[in-house]
Formats: sequence, C-alpha cells, structure tokens
Amino acid sequence: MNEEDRYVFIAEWYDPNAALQRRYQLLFYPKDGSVEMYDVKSHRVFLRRTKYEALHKEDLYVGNKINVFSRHLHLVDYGDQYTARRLGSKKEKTLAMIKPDAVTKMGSIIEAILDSGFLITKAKMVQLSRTEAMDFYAEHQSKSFFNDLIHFMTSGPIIAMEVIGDEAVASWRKLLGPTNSSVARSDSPESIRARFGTDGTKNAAHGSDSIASAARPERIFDAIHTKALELEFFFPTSGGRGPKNTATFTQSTCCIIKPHAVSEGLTGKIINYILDGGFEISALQMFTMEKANAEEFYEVYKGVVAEYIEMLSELCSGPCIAMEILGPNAPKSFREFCGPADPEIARHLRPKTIRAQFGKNKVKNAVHCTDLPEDAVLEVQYFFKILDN
Ligand code: FUP
Repeated sequence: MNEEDRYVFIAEWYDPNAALQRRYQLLFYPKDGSVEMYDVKSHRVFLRRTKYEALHKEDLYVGNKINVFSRHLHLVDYGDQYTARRLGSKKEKTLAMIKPDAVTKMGSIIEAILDSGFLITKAKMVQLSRTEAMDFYAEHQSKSFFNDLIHFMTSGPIIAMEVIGDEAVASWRKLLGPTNSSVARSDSPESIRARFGTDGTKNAAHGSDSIASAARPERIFDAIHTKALELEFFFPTSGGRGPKNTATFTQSTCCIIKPHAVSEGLTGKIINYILDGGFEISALQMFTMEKANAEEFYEVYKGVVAEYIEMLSELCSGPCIAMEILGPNAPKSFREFCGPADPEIARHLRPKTIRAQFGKNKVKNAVHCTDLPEDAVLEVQYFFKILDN
C-alpha cells in the first residue's frame, strides 16, 4: 500500500449560486503540495488531485479559512484521527494585544511574534472607549491600579491579534515576559515586555492567561475556543461589532500588504520599513478578500493593466493587511515610497522602495498603494467603512 502522508479535513463552502452550504472532504498531500476534494453528500470527486502552490501545511487547522482555486473554504473539522493527532493536538488560539505605549513598535513586535512560529490569523487596530476598557479589565476593578490602567488603555490605539500556535496561550505568555517591564528586563531580557515596555502599567503587550479547558489530544475543538471571551471581545463571531477601527479618512492613503507577503512572514518587516520611512499607520486590519470585493476594489485596473486577472487572484489568495497611511504630502509621497509596480525595475531605478526591497514580480510586488490622490480616501473607506462591517 502507498503510505504517502496525507491530511484530511472537512471543509465548508457557501455556494452563492445555489445559496447552499456545501461540505467537502479535503485531502492535502504535503509531499507535492497537491489537494483533492470530494463532495461529502454525493461522494463524488469534486476536484481531482491537483498541485496547488498557494496552500501550505501551516494553513491547515480547524477554524481557518483557506482559498482553493478562488473558493473560500472554511475548515470545520479534521477528517481523520491521524490528521487531528498530527496537526491539531497542540494548536491553540490566543489573544495577543499591543498596548498604546508600544503601537509605534508594532513592526518589531509582529516580527517577534512571527519569528517565534506563531501565525497571525486576525488583526485590528482599535481605540477602546472607557466603557470597553473597563469591561475588558473587569476582573481588576477593585484593584488600586484600576484607574491608571483604564486611563492608559484608552490613551491611544491598540492592536488586537488572534495568534495561533503550539500551546499558544502559554508560549505567548512566555514570549511576553513578566507583567512588570522592569522585572522583565532583569528576569527575561529577550521578552517583549522587557524590550518594548516601560513599567508595571505601561508594559507593551497583553496575552490571555488561561485556557478554558485543557486541550485533549484527539479533539482540539476546545482549544480552538481557547479563552474565547477575550478573542470574542475584539473579534465577535456571533453578532455585535467589537471596538471600532481607527481610520481617520482625512489626508491619508491606502496600503495593502499583499497575501503573498503576509504568508512569507514579511508583515513586521514591511511595517517597520514604512514607519522608518517617516509614515504613520493610523489604521490596520487583516482581511481575507472575496473575489467580488477584489474586483470592486481593483475596478480601475480592469482592461488597463495586463496582469489584472493575476492581480485579482493574488489579492484573494489569503489574508492581507490593509492600512491607512498618514504622512507629509501623503498619497503622492507614499506612492513614491512604494516604488515602480515591477520590483525588477524598482531594484534598478529605486532600490530603497518597498517593492524593490520586498517584491518578487509585478503581481507579487509586496504592497498595493493608491495610485491617484483622488482615490486615496475612497480606498481607505473601502476597507475601513465597507468591508469592516
Ligand atoms: P498580565 O496577565 O501579565 O497582563 O497581568 P495582570 O492580569 O496581573 O494585570 C493586568 C494589567 O494590569 C497589567 F498588564 C498591567 C496592569 N497592572 C498594573 O498597572 N499594576 C499592577 O500592579 C499590576 C497590573
């Protein structure tokens, strides 16, 4: 018998034409990166085994949404014990939050998160209201430091992230370090609170401190709902909106870190590059674009840019990071900072630009930025008003 390694998942896809939720068995063969799909109901082959480069083993866990040939599939369960044991046993989700004192260091903190092997699956910059901050820290309301804590947590934007990894709750807390940043500097000098925090209140970042119920090896559904309350607070899955994004929609421009760059782990590096270039990031959120949205967003390029179709599929190929950028003479200066659309040309003519530094080719060119100044606010609105609803 052929003992080739393969992973099996149950995936759901909403078929807009039939208005039906369809269920598939999805098989992934890590050896050659191929996928195969069967319709669960009819037992028919839906997709014959085909190589699909955009899908990686790291993307495969219950709860994730993946894109296979432009279909957004939701992985709802493991298809067999082997897959659950191999890919699921230790995976957890937790909330990682960058606090107001460290938002200017978000690039380096994101780099530290990715370098430690976590995957960022949701991200949103928000501004907490006083009520929201009091709600979030309700367990501390009788403490002497409560007022200072609420004042600090509402003093500026924060970035909430859902991160996933092996034993993520504990390993993120370890990377965070001790609560007090001064203690962290002596006890755990490499930790995030040691590197980026100030004291016992201004301590750069937060992590959930418990897991609702210990993960059982063969069924990790509980672990997927790890500390669901804190993640729910920022990323509600059952109604409600969560805290508001921070977009200003004034004299700003739009930048998207494209899915290929996100999946290559370049998010933190690109953000650092933008901040070091003298720009400010006033809003940030992770989105997974549906094809219809990408078409709407890229409409001006249709029939104009030869790579239009490839651009569309790149934009839908996985999560991207949308940002509102502020800076002197913003739409124009930021566009120049991104460089020519073709990274090869950029490397020759404008080697310091984002695309020269991080791009691969005309389609996988690391970032999108608004071309025409008059479209800048419209593009920011597309993400932060229309898609963030
Ligand atoms: P942690 O779980 O490490 O974030 O720490 P706690 O839950 O004990 O505290 C939550 C937050 O309260 C800390 F991140 C910072 C703030 N705090 C103070 O401001 N002063 C203190 O003495 C303790 C905590």
